[in-house]
Amino acid sequence: MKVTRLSSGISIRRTIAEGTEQQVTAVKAIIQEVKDHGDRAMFRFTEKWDGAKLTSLRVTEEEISQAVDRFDPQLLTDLTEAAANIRKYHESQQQQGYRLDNDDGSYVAQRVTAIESAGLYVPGGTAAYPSSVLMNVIPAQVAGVSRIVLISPPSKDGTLSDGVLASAHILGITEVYKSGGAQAIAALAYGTESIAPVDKITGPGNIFVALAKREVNGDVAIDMIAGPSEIAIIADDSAYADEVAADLLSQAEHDPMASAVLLTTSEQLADAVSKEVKRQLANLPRQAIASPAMINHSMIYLGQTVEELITAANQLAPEHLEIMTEDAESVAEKIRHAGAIFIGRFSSEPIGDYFAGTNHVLPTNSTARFSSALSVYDFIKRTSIIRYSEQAWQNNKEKIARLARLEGLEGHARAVESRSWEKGNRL
Ligand code: HSO
Ligand code: ZN
Repeated sequence: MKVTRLSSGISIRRTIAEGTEQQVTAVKAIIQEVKDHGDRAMFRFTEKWDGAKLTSLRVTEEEISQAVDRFDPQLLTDLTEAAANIRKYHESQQQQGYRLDNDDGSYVAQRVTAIESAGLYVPGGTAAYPSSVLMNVIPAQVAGVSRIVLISPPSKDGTLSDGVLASAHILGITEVYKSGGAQAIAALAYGTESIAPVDKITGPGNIFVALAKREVNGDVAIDMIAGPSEIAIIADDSAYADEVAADLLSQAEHDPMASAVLLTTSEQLADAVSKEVKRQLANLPRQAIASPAMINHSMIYLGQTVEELITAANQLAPEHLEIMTEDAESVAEKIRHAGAIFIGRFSSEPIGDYFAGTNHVLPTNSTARFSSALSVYDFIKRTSIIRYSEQAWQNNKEKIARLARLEGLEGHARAVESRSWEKGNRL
């Protein structure tokens, strides 16, 4: 790994992929085709892009139960336990409305309701993560979303991964479709004969999925557009190089563009981690993915003090931040910008990816400066409620009319004043 002094600044800056002009044009055309031709376009694109000839987009209940039967029972138990942890964590995010009553009989209130329907996009192939099904579906369920659907590209034989279907089964999700790419996003946004549209689309995907989500945003809601995984680790002399290296590689293996950063006060650790990364990479099955990530998007920064490392971590605002220092707890308290913070050497990042209960859909590309993990809050909305009594209206109508006339809005003023008119001859 490259080593550099923090005093010369952070050189790794990341931005969201924009896609080429060609890709943007292709995505727009696909969306239009789906709008115009519905299922017919879906079948055509699925054959063209996924090589699967389908007669129905919907996964049958039988296909789901067959997948569950084939699935390793131990893994089913593990996923179920993970799901329970995730549900418990997210249940604390449930929100209540509130109501403020005034002495004059008026009140204002806020009502919290769930969005009605949500669609989760699950990538295909080796990126079809059963854990991501849990992370996207559970917050929606806890929020009270009534209709939750999954959509995922089929393999050539027209099937979805057993792991994804097993996760769906654990969560009680039965509406599952086979389709991928921009066409899947278009179908979720605008509907086809066999897929009713949803109000919000979540889930990761390739560049075509990301561009399509951007395109439909506004007509429906979308979650964040996530970039490649990131990890930063703050470590001092007390950390173990092999553990630090292993955790850096855990995120590097996601994507050749993933980023793994070590921030340390210890030259000795920097040196040892560098060697460890090389050693561990040599027999990592996904070496071909992790290696370019470590070479092109990763760095070891050396700082004079832990304070300096904290400032750098806040600047970086990484998706995941691990802290392996003496008194890790007090270092963690000073972190303001990070998607998730892992404190101490026993809190290796994959614990958050799979099991602790926190959400693994997290802000990347420094967007942790202003955004948060996927949560129940992403699936609820708030409605304002106003009730004025006659007394409250009497007390305030003149002020309101004056404010309306200040803005030249005579109609507003008259609407409020209209309640004073003689109601003797009601129309
Ligand atoms: N670490 C990924 C999520 C994930 N990891 C899924 C394993 N499976 C998010 O950056
Ligand atoms: Zn991961």
